[in-house]
Amino acid sequence: MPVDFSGTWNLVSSDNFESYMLALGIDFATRKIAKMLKPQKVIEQEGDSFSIQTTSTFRSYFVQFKIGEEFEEDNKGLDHRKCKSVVTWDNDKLVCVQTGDKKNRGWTHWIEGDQLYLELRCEDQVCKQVYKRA
Ligand code: VLZ
Repeated sequence: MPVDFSGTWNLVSSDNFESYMLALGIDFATRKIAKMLKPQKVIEQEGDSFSIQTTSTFRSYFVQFKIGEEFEEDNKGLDHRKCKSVVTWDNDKLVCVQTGDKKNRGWTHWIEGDQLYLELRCEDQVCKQVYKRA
């Protein structure tokens, strides 16, 4: 059975998010607010088509993609830096490479048990988040 990321997921832990935001050039005031947030992700997966809606009380972010198809990502509400993104499978992990001004930018999602994991990368910073099914 292929892995299915579909569902509603609530943040339970976040490690090094502030340094990740700093690497993205997010300003001090925004970082102070953002690090307190407990975002929720709603993921829809249909074949190789995905949408990921990240919602919080402060900012929200929506992205839609097909596996292997490069798309322009605007990162609106985040750092607003455009990049070319592509998501591929690495076994059962979803790996996104975000090519643009920032080196080594991207993220990886995977599932273990009933937890969703997310690693966010930018330059030399890695943020690790864990989400639980709502
Ligand atoms: O997630 O790239 O699931 O886009 C956090 C909103 C959204 C909180 C972070 C406000 C998006 C932050 C992380 C203000 C600076 C992300 C991908 C993987 C899908």
